[in-house]
Amino acid sequence: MLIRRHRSSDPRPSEITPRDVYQRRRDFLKTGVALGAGLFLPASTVADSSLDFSPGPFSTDEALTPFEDVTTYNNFYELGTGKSDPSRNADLLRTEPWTVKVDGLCANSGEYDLEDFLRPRELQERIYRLRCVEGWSMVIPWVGFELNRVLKRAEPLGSARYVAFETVMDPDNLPGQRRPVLEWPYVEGLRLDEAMHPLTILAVGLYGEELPNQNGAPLRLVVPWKYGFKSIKSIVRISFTEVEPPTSWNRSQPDEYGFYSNVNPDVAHPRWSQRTERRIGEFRRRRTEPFNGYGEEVASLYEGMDLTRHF
Ligand SMILES: Nc1nc2c(c(=O)[nH]1)N[C@H]1C(S)=C(S)[C@@H](COP(=O)(O)O)O[C@H]1N2
Ligand SMILES: [Mo]
Repeated sequence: MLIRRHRSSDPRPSEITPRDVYQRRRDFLKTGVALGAGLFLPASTVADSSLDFSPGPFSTDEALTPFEDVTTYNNFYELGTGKSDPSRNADLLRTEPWTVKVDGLCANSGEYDLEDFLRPRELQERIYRLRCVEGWSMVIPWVGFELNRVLKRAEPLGSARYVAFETVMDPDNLPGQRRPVLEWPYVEGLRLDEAMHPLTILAVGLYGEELPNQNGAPLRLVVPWKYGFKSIKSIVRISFTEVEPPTSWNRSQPDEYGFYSNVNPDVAHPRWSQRTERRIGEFRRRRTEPFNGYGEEVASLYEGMDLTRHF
């Protein structure tokens, strides 16, 4: 199996991968130079629960947000609307068995077991900033692969212009889906060129470990230049469409959340300014950068568009 599932009886990743050990493992992966076995926790522990991955491009070298914050301060309305609900209710999300359907305007549609869907994709670590529309941000070492690898395999037709995503629907187990806080299932979408961009990844892990349920196990999107809510969790379906697909937050509050949702400090949210953000773990607020600091890579995708209108 490409990735090993984390069992609740296993040591928690926070216990077996404190930040300094993680940092050394990462340095080790970067340089390929062994730093001495003594630096690592017992080999069996690490090998048992870690993903096999190599460092990928685009990573920032900013300080990482601690694992504890990344996995206990979450938005995942299926598991509750409070920030600590998702980690508290994490066990309610059933991730086995898991299938991913790829369909719509493509020549090679299919329904895959998770393992088949992931194979033979090489996992990379990408350290990306995630910026929430509510004004906080984190720096997270994701493990995943470029979404475009999945999209290319599906052979999109010339008429495909957008990609739609859908989260698992399981109201029997997911308490949030038994309440009308959002229209379920959670859905998101990207324009095809955004989806094909090499910054856009499907993540299966973070901090070198399999993705915790509260972060969207077993498979979630990460679009680092857009607000966090575009990064849909626990994906079961990816569809090619000709027209712009509906998105959960746009459906729920169209005046506040547009389809594009590019991080844009110049466009105020109706209820608050978007000029600054609080990096979790820091005291002073930072200036928010256009496209969350990824402008050099992605600004050209929006040439000629009025981004105050297409917010
Ligand atoms: N299915 C689903 N995906 C979701 C959400 C959600 O409620 N349900 N919340 C979004 C929001 S608002 C944010 S900020 C990010 C948070 O990701 P994180 O908890 O891994 O930091 O997930 C996004 N993906
Ligand atoms: Mo968010």
